[in-house]
Amino acid sequence: MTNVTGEYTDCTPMLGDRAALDRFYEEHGYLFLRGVLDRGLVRTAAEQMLEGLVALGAADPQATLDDVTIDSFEGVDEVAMHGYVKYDEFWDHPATVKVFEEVLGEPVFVFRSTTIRYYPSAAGSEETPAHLTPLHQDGFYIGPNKDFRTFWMPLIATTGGAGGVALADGSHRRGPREHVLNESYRRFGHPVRGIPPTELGPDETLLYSAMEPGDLLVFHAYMCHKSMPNVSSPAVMRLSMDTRVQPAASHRGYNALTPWVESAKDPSKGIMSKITGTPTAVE
Ligand SMILES: O=C(O)CCC(=O)C(=O)O
Repeated sequence: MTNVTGEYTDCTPMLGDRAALDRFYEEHGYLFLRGVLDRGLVRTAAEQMLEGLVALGAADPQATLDDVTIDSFEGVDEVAMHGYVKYDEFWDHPATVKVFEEVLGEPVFVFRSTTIRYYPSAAGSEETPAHLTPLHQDGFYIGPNKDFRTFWMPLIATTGGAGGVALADGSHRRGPREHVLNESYRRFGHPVRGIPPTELGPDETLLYSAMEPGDLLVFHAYMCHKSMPNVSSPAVMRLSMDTRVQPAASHRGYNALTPWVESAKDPSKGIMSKITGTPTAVE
């Protein structure tokens, strides 16, 4: 059950209108921008992800971005995959930074930590794949400052049921919420914390839209959101990546400064401390 009842509003026409962008973001907690990222750069990142999946033996060497598939997300060495996808080159490209600066309206700092996602179709399966994320706020996992925004983008189209992210419209306005352990979702072998779906108010409707390469979804640190499963049939992969971007002048926390591969090894700091339940003084 996804409980999605609507689609994201297309905010692309608001680009260039600072007041309109800020007003929409403040009210809804997100911006959905179509076709704003350089498609050639997105394609390069997609091809790098495919190259990694093939090199690590997960995908057929003849596979293309149109027909690639893998047996399971867990069966692929995630640390090794980070060596293939040159996402910093994508994020730090002047064409990308220009979009980030237009969204925030000021100079930005792009987090050194990126999550890459290569999720095969689970069509026909009774269970939700454990690698997906339950309803949560990134601000629960990432700090100490909460003025970052999450930037989420597909590397190939998520049409055809390939999933993505569902957002609870306007849910950022109630601030931080309690996250409780959820045994159905696991990361690094640990059950992760999420917000019980019953905690969403009736006006916080879940929104989802299929996206194309070049599209960008931006959302608030307190936006309640969750994975939408890949239920495509015929099966296509969900290939996407997400990072966080904050004002350049703001404090830079542990996850802002630490590449994913490094932070994934350290259960005592940042996101990993929240996942493993290890007490920490390092956010
Ligand atoms: O891509 C997904 O499935 C979940 C994304 C997410 O939770 C995030 O970007 O914080």
